Amino acid sequence: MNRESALELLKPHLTQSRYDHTVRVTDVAIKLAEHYQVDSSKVELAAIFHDYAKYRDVKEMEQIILQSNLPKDLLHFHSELWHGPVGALLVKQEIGITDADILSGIHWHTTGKAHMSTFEKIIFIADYIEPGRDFPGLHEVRQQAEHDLDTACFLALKNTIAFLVKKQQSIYPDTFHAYNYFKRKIRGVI
Ligand code: DGI
Ligand code: FE
Ligand code: FE
Repeated sequence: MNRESALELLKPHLTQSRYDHTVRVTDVAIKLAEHYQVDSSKVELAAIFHDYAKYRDVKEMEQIILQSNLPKDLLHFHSELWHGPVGALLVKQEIGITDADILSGIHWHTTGKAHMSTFEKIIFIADYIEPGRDFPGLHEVRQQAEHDLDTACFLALKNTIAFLVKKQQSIYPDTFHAYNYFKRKIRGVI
């Protein structure tokens, strides 16, 4: 599937601003894929569809989680976390993409997880650093993204966890697992 037909399939599912975000994520992801020598046409599709389920009805997503193999513990956390795992499932069912790298890039783009592949890290970081974003500490993550994806992921996870703690929100276990994993990894223990 080429970029144009993928974007055409995506467009009806998003608002204009979310669509513009997606195009920026896609451009950053392709640059990272070229830099880290990962299949850029697959990265392009994962980036295009990463927020495919962002505006699905919460009740519909809840039913999908209950009726699929997705982990049920998602239901105990903020519904904002559901669009990654549910999106991967719907992109497979509705768009017909079956590639495991693309689907897992979509699945883990919000929470992250331990032992992420380079492909998954690229989608995770591109979503975080796209030029429309403005978070505290973003400059450092953008700089690290060009040199060391593990450090970039660690810093992004640290910032997100700190942000969620400040708002007294719950934090999904895989986000902590990812944080701890990258902390050990950049120290060279793993
Ligand atoms: O979909 P986007 O807005 O492009 O980006 P995203 O998928 O990373 O955003 C989801 C939001 O979910 C993010 O701003 C922080 C929030 N969130 C809520 N609970 C958690 C969480 N993010 C992580 N990583 N872990 C959580 O437990
Ligand atoms: Fe998202
Ligand atoms: Fe996004």
